[in-house]
Amino acid sequence: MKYYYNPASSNCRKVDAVLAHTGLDPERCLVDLGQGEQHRPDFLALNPNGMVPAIVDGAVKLWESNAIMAYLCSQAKSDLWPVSEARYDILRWMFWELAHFGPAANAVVFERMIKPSIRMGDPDQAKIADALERFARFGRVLDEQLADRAWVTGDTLTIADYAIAADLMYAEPAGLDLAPLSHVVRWRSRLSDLPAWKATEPKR
Ligand SMILES: N[C@@H](CCC(=O)N[C@@H](CS)C(=O)NCC(=O)O)C(=O)O
Repeated sequence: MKYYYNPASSNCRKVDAVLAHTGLDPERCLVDLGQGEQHRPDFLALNPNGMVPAIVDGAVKLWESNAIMAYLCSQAKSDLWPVSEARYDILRWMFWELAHFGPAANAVVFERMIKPSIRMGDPDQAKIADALERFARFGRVLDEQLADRAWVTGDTLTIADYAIAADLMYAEPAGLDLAPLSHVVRWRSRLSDLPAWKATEPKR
């Protein structure tokens, strides 16, 4: 199996966590986003969106981080993606993550961290304000869900936890205020105790 990744990508961190958790060890192919390698024809043939992560496993070509997480767990027969009705609740939170929570967090990271780092101009304060409002709104939903559960869908860690937590990879440097989300803060600290999550911390 080949895994196309970039270490700074929060979506790749989801995949990295599943790899660390399951012990799967694909061949890693770095895609240098700064050099625009995601737009090269050979990579676009793999993922026409020009984005990481992506994997190739024999005849299987897959992009979209959350789909890749599920595929890897199926290959490894991991309980992170149980073969039971629990899957639908896990899927619900993973769709929610890609539709709502992730875009809000990522928009702030993009404006405050990525734009300045690639000289794309000043952060757009209106976009930041809008994203922070959405982050607060959806953050409250997550916080309520975690009020009486150890993990997002119940007593067991699943790929939904890794998927959602990856959106907070740059929470501190991007100035996302987690203080009002006390259950999220506790859940995040529970995650930091997991070897697979620790092993995929960004190297600063
Ligand atoms: N929905 C996609 C998003 C992937 C994505 O946004 N990847 C970013 C890195 S985190 C990327 O490759 N960006 C390069 C670009 O947009 O040129 C997923 O979950 O895999």
